[in-house]
Amino acid sequence: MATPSVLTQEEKDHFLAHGWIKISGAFSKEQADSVTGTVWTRLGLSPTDKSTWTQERINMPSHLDFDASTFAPRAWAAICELCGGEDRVANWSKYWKDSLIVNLGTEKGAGRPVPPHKLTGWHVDGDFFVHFLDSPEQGLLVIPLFTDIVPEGGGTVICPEAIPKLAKHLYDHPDGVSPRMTPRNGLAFCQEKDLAWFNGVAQSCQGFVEATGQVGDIYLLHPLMLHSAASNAMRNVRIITNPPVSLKEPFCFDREDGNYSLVEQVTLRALNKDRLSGWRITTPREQVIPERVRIQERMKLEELRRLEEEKSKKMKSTESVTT
Ligand SMILES: O=C(O)CCC(=O)C(=O)O
Ligand SMILES: [Fe+2]
Repeated sequence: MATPSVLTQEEKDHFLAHGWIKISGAFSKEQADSVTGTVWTRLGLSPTDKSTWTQERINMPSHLDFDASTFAPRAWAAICELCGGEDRVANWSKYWKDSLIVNLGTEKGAGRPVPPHKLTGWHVDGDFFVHFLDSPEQGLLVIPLFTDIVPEGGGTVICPEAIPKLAKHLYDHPDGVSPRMTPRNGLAFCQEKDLAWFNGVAQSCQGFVEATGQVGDIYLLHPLMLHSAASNAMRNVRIITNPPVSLKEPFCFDREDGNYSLVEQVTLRALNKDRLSGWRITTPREQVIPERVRIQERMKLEELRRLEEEKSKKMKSTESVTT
């Protein structure tokens, strides 16, 4: 028996037309607090003294994971439905982590939002593998909001209009491209220093959407959704995560039974095709170890040290109260 649909027709139509939907109220503020409760200790910063906010954005390492299917059941069901059913989703994708992505803004940028064309952080997720049109590693991009995010408050900016451009680039490169979209046959493969290719695509686009909302909302985005961290002109702390959803098998754009997932349908539409008969990757899939991993290992040691310090401070103060 087919699993009943959790998405409304309106949500499905929106995803097909724009490549994203927002699930409102997918988890509570208390649940969010249970994940972000130690964030200031981990960062070694003060929540109230903005002079300590010296780093604009921080991609934190993780310490724990939790089951998305119980943390945010409707969102998890929606994720599975977009991917064509839970049996197509890799089991480990169910476990989300507390690898918080914090946007604090800067003193200079306060009150001065940077327009999308001037942002320089455009990319698609998946810094850990060679990209193909059908790559299973990043089947969907998920952005749960762990704080309220008001307009110009540091919400991720997305560019739905770029999906066809990304899809065409990948369609034209069945031999794979680097996480920053450099074709595999080029000398610079995997050695690019910046996001120039993506930033150029964003500059050629007109339509942008800011991922704003309330704590507990979750954005579900097509894996080829170009997006960038934004400035945080409001300087309210902004916290999200970006758990990847991996598939058990690569996307299939050549299904005998026509049972394409909604994500696959968006890709096919972006290419203006009903089916990709005979399109195949021409070189093996490959993992890439991103620089991020080493940086986050170092950060994690620092965070653990601060958490330990905080714990022993608390223990000492309890001892002095009880003695
Ligand atoms: O901080 C943001 O708004 C976006 C972060 C992001 O896209 C990433 O870390 O991959
Ligand atoms: Fe991203």
